[in-house]
Amino acid sequence: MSFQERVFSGVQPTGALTLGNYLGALSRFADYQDKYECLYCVVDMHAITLWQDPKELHENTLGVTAAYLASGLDPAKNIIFNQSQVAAHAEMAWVFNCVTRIGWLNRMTQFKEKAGKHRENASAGLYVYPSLMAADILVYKATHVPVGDDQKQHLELARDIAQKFNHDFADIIRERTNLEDFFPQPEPLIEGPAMRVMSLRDGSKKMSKSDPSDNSRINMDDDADTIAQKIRKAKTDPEPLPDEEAGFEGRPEAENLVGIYAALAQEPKLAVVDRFAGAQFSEFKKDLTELAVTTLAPVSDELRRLKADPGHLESVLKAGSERAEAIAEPIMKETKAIVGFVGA
Ligand code: AQP
Repeated sequence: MSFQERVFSGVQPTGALTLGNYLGALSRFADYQDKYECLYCVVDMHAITLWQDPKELHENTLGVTAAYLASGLDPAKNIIFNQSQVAAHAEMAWVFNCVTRIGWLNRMTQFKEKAGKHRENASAGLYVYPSLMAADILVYKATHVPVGDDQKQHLELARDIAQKFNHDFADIIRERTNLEDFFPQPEPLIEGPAMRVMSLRDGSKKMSKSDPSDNSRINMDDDADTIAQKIRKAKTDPEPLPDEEAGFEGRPEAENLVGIYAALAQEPKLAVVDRFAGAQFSEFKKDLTELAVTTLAPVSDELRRLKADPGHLESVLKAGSERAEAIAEPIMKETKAIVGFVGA
């Protein structure tokens, strides 16, 4: 069955965006804007699954909007909006909470990581986060989802939810729409050498905007001196750079820095390994700093300029929400009718 091709992705407004968010998600979003109809969402409802200070949430929502624009997204071509302004996300999430099985949610590694040892104290929202994510995608019948590698498991769950809904309501879907499937199976778009950028302090943890240590990450709006200082302090080991990819075995921090270089230079990792084979990390870090600063400077300058005009960012979100609502509303209405709700 063929569905109209449509891209959906989202970023949580939980802090200043990192190089991980940029390389794993934002820098790739603009590549899709000429090929697909794209919806890029600031997922503020996901953000509150962990405590957010209301003033900071407001500021960070505008910050992510600015980062979308600074990364090259054209608000006329793409639908840029915040999740809480389109009520259908929450409505669809409820239907999906009743389709999703508890056993499926129990397998989600992100919940285990974020809830940590205090599982009993985690919000119910954090637990059902993946069914809200499935709703975000499927309320637009999106077919393609560009995400970092860390979101792969959630996307597989969204596919399971779509499949179970299509199966559970197969008779009524056929009767009402003449179609086999009501929802598509969304495909992940996970490509490139930096799909999982790791922390600068610990190569086993992903670079994250909510990590308590600012030295663990490069922020999209860090200035040149801060970037240089963070790369200088980044954890490595005493060995020089290897001359083949197999040489990264047991050296996650070394591999991470080379992966970051490859993603920034838009080159395969192997080409970077060949160029720096046998070099000392002190030398490599100088080149990496220069590359990071020159790549991020135009983005961070634009980010600062856009953040200074919150009125403009609010108007972008409002216009985007209206366009998003126009797509979601009929899909939500039909979903309610399929489920059997009176009045839909
Ligand atoms: N380290 C990373 N490497 C590659 N991609 C990454 N992404 C996030 N971190 C990395 C991708 O960025 C997009 C937006 O992510 P998010 O803000 O919705 O949530 P997240 O994945 O939980 O990112 P963070 O930075 O770790 O946020 P917090 O700290 O709030 O949990 C996604 O496409 C993600 O894959």
